[in-house]
Amino acid sequence: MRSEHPAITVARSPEQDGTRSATAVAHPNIALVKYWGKRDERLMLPWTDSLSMTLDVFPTTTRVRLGPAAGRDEATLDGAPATGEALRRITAFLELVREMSGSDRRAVVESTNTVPTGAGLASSASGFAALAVAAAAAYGLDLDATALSRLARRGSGSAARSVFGGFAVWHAGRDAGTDADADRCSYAEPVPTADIDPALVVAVVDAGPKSVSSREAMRRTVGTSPLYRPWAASSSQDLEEMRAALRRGDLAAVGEIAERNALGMHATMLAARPAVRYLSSATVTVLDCVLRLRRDGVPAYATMDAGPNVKVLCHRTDAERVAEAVRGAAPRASVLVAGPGHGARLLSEGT
Ligand code: 2P0
Repeated sequence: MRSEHPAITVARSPEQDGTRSATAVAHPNIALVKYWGKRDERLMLPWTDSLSMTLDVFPTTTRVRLGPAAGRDEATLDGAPATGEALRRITAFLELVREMSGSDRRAVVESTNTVPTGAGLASSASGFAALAVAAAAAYGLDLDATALSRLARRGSGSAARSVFGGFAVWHAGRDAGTDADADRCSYAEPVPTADIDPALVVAVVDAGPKSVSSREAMRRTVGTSPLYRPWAASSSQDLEEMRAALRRGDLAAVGEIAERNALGMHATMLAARPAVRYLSSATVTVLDCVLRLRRDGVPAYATMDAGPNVKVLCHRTDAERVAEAVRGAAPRASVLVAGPGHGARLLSEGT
């Protein structure tokens, strides 16, 4: 609760003359060519490049306030104190920011999400992108968007992409030699795109938290799935084709590539030992509906992340028709239409 985190009074010193609090907002992104699997867990380096669209719904707003050097970092997520793994990840991230800034001050983080956390709706992407922007400002770091993307990556891989609006590609940085080179080479950047007037119809068939964290599921998939390497190889081909499809504004090709890439990713998980299965019967119901829409001549393509929820890519002009069809097929799902959103940005700074 906020009331359990009273304002901290800080004796001023030269180090503390700069900004001491900052608030930032970021949106989730949905990958059309997926990130699934890390080659370095400490540096959060992926095996493959990925490409996403940042949404204009479900923002996360995060405030970082600096306190004294003594004590611990504190965080609230939607008003409830963060504990366990969530707090550990935030603290590890703040340690990194402290290392970069030379400060040893602890922080109080207040984050509010408008999306169910841990339900495969990319709350960690918007969460760590907002935290990266707010923490960098509060600790007085002057980082450009590329550096913010690298920093956000260290909190959650997909957060590297939410630093940017619209379509973004996250480079795996696999050609780099040393750890430092790889860290420098792995960041997201905007992708040149013709106007395809895209929408993503988000069908939340289950808002509950996932049974296996994506981090653990990735680890298991990379470690045990015989399908992982073939998918990773085909994914780099998908990325090249996706870039070309976006450049020429070919929504049908973008959708086909996105759908096959997502189904392939889920196939790698199903072949893991033991299997990771995020897709549910409600997912398959929505997939059938998407197939019917295509048969009826509506370009609509599905993608799923680490959860049963389905995002359907279509033209914005078709979005209401697609949403209605999905509502009809899955009446218990909550369905909304998203468009391309902005990148992470600072809302305010203060003392
Ligand atoms: C993606 N997902 O590209 C993929 C597709 C889910 C499926 O990135 O361990 O929360 O923090 O780097 O970014 C979800 O994983 O995992 C994810 P970490 P993250 O969007």
